[in-house]
Amino acid sequence: SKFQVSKLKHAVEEAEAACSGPGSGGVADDHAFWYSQPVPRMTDPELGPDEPRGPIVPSDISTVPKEALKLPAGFEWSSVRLDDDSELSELYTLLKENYVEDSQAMFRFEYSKPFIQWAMMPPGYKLEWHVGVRVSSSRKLVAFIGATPAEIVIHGDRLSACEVNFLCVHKKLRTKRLAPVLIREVTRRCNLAGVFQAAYTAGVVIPKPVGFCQYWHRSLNPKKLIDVGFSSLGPRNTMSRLIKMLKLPDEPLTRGFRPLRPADVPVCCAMLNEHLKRFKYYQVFDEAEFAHWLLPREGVVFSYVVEGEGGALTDMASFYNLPSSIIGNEKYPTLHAAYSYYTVAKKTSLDALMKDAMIEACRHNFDVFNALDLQDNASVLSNLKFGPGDGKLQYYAYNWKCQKIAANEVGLILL
Ligand code: MYA
Repeated sequence: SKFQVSKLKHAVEEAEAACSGPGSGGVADDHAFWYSQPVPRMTDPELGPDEPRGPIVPSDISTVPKEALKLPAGFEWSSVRLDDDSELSELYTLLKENYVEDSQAMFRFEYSKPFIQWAMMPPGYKLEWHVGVRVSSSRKLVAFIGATPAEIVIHGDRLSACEVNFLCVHKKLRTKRLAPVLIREVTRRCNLAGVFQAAYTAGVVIPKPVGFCQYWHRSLNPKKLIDVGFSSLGPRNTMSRLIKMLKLPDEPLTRGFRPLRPADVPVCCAMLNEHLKRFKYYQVFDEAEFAHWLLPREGVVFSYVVEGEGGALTDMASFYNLPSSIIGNEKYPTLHAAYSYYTVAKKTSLDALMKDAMIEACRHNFDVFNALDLQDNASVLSNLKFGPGDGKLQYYAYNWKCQKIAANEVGLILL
């Protein structure tokens, strides 16, 4: 989710060198909205290892307003029914036209309708947490923010929290301070349900990240990626050499690598939860949640297990399908990107599992395979011919004071 759409770094550096001078370089720290919120200030010193963690403001349902916040005249709140195809289409279109772009406005995320349903409708989801804003007169959907319930563990503390995603304001309504109203309203609705902490990620730096990860990209279709400006051919390279260098086998190499099935859920859910305990920021899955998030969904999430002798499940790998529109490109309207999701390497190496996942992505015609440098990924990315991207993803925790978390200590993957 929600970083700037990341591209391969050298392509960006080239484009920037071709443009004018450096940016402003100023270090503004005025956050009229965020400094009204229970989050640390940018200038706060990092919490020491022995300092206590905990909420920044206490949780008190009795003081939560029962009425929705006031919107500017002419706008109204409208929860978006994502099980209704016409309302789902409205959100799909809002995001397709107005959601996250890379820094040069070449690519924009294009979450599919079934992806939006997958992301926003896990077990226990709440309609009121799918917060839309409509123009009263035309009924047009012009802004959205979504939250879903999740059990989050941060530095060992387990919180019944929510995950916040898909904050979007129509391009014509930007910089009018509508985003703070959306954030306050979704906070109020979560608070009313007894939820006072949230996990979220963003490409932008706001007060105050608990950590950040970097995107890495592995070309599957180098010719198209270069054609559309996602990556570039180095000065000492040729297209045919590059294609040969990046060629993957036709079939997964690990014996017993096969799609995850419903009957695998209990074992794999336990395997994933056990794996995630090694990290400092992660989500806990019950079996219903695991089935929702990991069972294969056509065109949305691809998940695999390694089945060993006698049927034992030893490892798992997964990725999701998040395409981007290629802005203004007639020949190639869409960049097909696979994003590494949860991978658990126990018997098989992480290297081999990630490679098999990439082979599957290639078989399904993805152009690029993306991964963050979280969990143990950093140890295998270079070897698998990933290159660093220009997009950083900041990790946040709302209303929770805690120590910084390094990329390889992050276990949480938000969409
Ligand atoms: S991250 C993806 C965000 N979406 C996009 O980038 C899509 C394209 N951009 C837009 O639609 C707009 O530019 C948005 C801002 C809507 C982002 N997260 O209304 P404004 C602050 C948080 O005048 P606009 C995702 O979905 C900004 O610093 N705050 O600005 C996770 C400033 O505050 P301050 C952001 O450009 C979202 C204020 O908004 C972000 O018209 C997690 C300006 O408002 C951002 N990405 O609209 C949300 N960008 O003056 C937080 C800007 O203080 C959840 N701002 O610096 C918190 C937990 C809530 C639940 C709690 C439960 C307990």
